[in-house]
Amino acid sequence: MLNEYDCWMQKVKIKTNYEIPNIVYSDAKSLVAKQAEKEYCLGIERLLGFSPKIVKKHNNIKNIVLLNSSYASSVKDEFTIKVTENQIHITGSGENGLLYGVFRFLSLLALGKIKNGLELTESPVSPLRMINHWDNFDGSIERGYAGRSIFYKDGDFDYDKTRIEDYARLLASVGINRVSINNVNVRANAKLLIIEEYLKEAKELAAIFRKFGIKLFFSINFGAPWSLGKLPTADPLDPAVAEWWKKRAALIYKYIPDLAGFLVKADSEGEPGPFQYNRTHTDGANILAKALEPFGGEVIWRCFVYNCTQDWRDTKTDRARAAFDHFMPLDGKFDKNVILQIKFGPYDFQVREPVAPLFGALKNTRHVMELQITQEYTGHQIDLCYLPYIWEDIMNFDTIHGENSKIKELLGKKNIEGFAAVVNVGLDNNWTGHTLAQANLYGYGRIAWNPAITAKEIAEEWSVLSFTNPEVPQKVQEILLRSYPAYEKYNAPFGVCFMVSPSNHYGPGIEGYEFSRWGTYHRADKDAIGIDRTPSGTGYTAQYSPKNAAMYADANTCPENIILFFHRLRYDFIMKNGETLLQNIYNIHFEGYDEVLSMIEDWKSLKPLLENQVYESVLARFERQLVNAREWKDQINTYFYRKTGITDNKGRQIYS
Ligand code: GCW
Repeated sequence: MLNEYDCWMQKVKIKTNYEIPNIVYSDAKSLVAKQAEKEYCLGIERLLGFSPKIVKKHNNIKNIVLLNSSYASSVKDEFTIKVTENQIHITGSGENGLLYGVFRFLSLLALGKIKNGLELTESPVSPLRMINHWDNFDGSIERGYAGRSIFYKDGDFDYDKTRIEDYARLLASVGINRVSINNVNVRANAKLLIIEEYLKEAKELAAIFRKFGIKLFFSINFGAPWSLGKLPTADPLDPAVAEWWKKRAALIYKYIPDLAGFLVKADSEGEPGPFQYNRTHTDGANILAKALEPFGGEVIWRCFVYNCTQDWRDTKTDRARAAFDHFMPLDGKFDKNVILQIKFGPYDFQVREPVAPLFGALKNTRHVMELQITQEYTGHQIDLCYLPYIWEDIMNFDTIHGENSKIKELLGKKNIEGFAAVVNVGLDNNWTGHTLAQANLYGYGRIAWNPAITAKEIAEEWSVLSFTNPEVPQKVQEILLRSYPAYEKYNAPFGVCFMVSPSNHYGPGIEGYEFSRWGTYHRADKDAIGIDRTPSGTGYTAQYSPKNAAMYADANTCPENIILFFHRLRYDFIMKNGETLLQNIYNIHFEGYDEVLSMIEDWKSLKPLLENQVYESVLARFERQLVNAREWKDQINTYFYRKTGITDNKGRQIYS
């Protein structure tokens, strides 16, 4: 990795057995097709060291690269790559398809996979492949761990155009086609993106992303008619409020005619919403949808709606039930340009949660799955945690709502239209804080494009594209693939969730949320731990399809890696390996710590093969991760020893 800033698009000459023609014909007329042509040339310069010659006529030129964006295919964003003895033909079903085809060609070239006879046709499974920024106008990033915002500073837009273009290139190179550019916690931002002074600047930003086939979403404040428009209310059924949104939409689309639409967090963690006016979320979403409809805009409405003022004494209210209880009854009641955005799990991006029961259950409502690339609960990009590992698990979850109802089979069909993910980038030179966390951004794009791709395949691609010394990728892949299980082992195994330090969510805080209002409890006492979510408890299991409901409700069939999410178990519960739950808690924390030691040894073995800056920056993070893993191991094990008085049956050191 010569330059961390270049991520998986390193500027290093590669060897290729196939001679790439240096003449290029392109029929590019449109903005994105022209960018595709430019990206092709930039990529060839980067990888082969020569600048191709663009011709506008190609008759009787034998050795040539043909780029065109108008081949007859109804499949959106599709591309075909065809390599013959003298010609390379990259075609797109449209301009975006051509751009994706060019980036895939360049990636295959760097992976050494371009050869005579190659023929590849691909299209994305999901039409919506989105990045969410939780960037604030003051330049901070909510749950950001890679430096300040790339868009804002001191209450205004403040960005480097080249940097934004480099960012749009990285996103488009893995098929991203939508970006929301401001925090969903709009309350945190005194000003609002949808005011005219910001629109003039947002217009410039939109123009940069547009060249790469990326359209923008704005996070909006549902209370804007009141807070901005000086109306006495933001009640969605008040005609003046509906009129206000129509006028605001007209103003916005004057500046950005192809704005993708609005992203909305409403009635959630203090954000304004329809509940304040005794209205439903369909009332709220549909008013915005009607305002955007004339411009082709869409409303992405988040389902992260739960009671964040729960009394910890209340064992009946179950936050995990909330999204399903709120939104399942509204299925089919949203306008056709409303898309629900649902977190992958019922809680909040924990290291492991069950897949949310709305997936597979919603039959008549467009929706997308929300993932988190920024490592809020998975190590803050200090600890290495390769997220495609858990995403592959999620894609393979079978909702058992009829046939072919695994998440990866539902995607792109009538149910799930794709993904949104909270991004992990900031102004750090390596974009992501931890250099190896670039694999998470890369992996998100690849999974959003093809949910059947495996974590191993992503690791192989990313490591070869990023580490051009051929002796390095194999070891990097092994480290990446071990990092998620290692983190889960010392952090929150068995689906226990939320033992993190409150508010900042890094490092142990075993009872940090036990007496809070956030509804995220494990209720450990001297005998047992976990929440009973079976019919004898909160009844959450019944939100799943009958077969999954039965599987989760029985402690003998519930997968052990999620068992404490669904069951309250005594510490002497015997698990499948014949050890008690308590001994498994001790074992798994010692194992997780040891696995970090082993990853560090592996990384150290790469020292002679890596640029010093990369080697040292990653080593420094590993050393901080080891401190964190030790804290988790010792604090968790001590906590359960103090609760039970039972020590480790292998005599290892547990503190009292
Ligand atoms: O995970 C929680 C975070 C909040 C975030 C919220 C959400 C943007 O702690 O920082 O707010 O989820 O998803 O809206």
